[in-house]
Amino acid sequence: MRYLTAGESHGPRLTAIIEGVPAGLSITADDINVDLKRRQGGYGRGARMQIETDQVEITSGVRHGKTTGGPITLHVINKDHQKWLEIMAVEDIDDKLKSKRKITRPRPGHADLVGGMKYRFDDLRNSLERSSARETTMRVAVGALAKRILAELDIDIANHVVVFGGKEIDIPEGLTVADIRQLASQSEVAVVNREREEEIKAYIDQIKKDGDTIGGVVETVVGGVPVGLGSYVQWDKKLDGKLAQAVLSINAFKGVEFGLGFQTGYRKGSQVMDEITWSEQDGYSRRSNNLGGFEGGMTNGQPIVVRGVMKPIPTLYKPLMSVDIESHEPYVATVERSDPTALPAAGVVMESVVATVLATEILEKFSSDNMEELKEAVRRHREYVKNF
Ligand code: EPS
Repeated sequence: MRYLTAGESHGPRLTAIIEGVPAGLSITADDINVDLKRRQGGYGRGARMQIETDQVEITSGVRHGKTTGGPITLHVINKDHQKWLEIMAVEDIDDKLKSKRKITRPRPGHADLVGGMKYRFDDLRNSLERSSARETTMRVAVGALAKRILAELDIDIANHVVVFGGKEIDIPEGLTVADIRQLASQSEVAVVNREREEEIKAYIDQIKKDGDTIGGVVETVVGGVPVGLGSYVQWDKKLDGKLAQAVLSINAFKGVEFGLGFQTGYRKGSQVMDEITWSEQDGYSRRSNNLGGFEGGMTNGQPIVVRGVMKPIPTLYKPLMSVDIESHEPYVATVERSDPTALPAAGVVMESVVATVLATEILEKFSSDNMEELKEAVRRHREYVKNF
């Protein structure tokens, strides 16, 4: 399975084409719209999310509610485009009009300046439009499709915020993936500990008043993962490596870790490795999950636990100093519309890209033509592993 996304933040629409989805997978636009709505939500989202009601249109690869095995095309309309018809026109427009929303004062921390240098733009809007996190809409749409594949294989996925703008969330012990999904979905700030909700919301309000932004750490957990996805035989076959790439490719993400992650650098080996157990009923298991579900770049059957850190959104209402690319004079950076935080939304994106990488890997290891064939192949593999 592979996919590409296309589209600009204020262009007419966003598009994704996904190839390699097995035939016979039940999918509706609503399955995807649920996640698009989740991505638009969360406390601290900005004005753009009030303009858009992201809804997918499926224009190929699905017939009578089931995938055909052909490439699937997904579209989401940018309602805001109606206000940007000339600025974002495909055809050339009058020079006077062009200067109307021209960006010459790059925002520190955004792709504006380097994008301009790399692609040789005199209007940094060209960098902004494609580098905007609006693109993540399509990664969530693709992820929703991937999650449908995972659900058919009884693989459960959830996401929650574990650090919000420096505030660590104390997480109750013993939560299942389903518990995490349910608790986080009831929270406007996507935390499982609801007692922290009001404090975090008040903090976001304060940050907004200050014209500032905050980021944080989000965690994706996946249960029911088959053993042996990914491989140690070659560097680019390690599945934790593939997941890390996908997570770091999310706008504003600066780091990723599995299980105890960076903490393992502070511990002895005896405090890190997960001891192996065996029982008649379940086969092999582990006493702990410090390694986050991976050994040798392969899934070991324990839940995958992956964390990503998102830096604060670089578009600030209280902008930082920058330089005008026409005059080279110091100026405050361009103020574009922004969100004080998009952390809960970023968690939805992370869950989506993790689901997409996992579904892709599963389709590589098992059959990829037909869903029933795939389900049978995974069932047989699980049986084999259980009796190993
Ligand atoms: C976003 C869309 C953007 C921003 C935000 C996230 O829309 P607009 O620029 O029209 O307000 O709200 O993106 C950024 C702040 C950014 O720097 O990319 C979205 O759909 O998530």
